[in-house]
Amino acid sequence: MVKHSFTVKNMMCAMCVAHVRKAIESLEGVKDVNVNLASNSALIEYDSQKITPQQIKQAVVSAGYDMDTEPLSANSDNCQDEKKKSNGLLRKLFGR
Ligand SMILES: [Cu+2]
Repeated sequence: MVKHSFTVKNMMCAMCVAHVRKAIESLEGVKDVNVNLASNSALIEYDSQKITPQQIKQAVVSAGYDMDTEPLSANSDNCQDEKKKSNGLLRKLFGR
């Protein structure tokens, strides 16, 4: 089981997040998925023996969105926290 974060494109609102999450979590081999609108990313826990990022991307594309198949980070919680921090900073800079 691996846990990777991927960039998801074209999400605009909470409905998009729900669509993407549903598309990913319904796939065989996916154990858990957490889609984040603010960082345009999906943290996916999946069995790399059963499913590839390419197959996950296909499901996301079928749902009307797009996803990078190159993981943002590998198994690093610190990395995730750093990202959240910088996203919060960006939101402050852009005043939202
Ligand atoms: Cu939407």
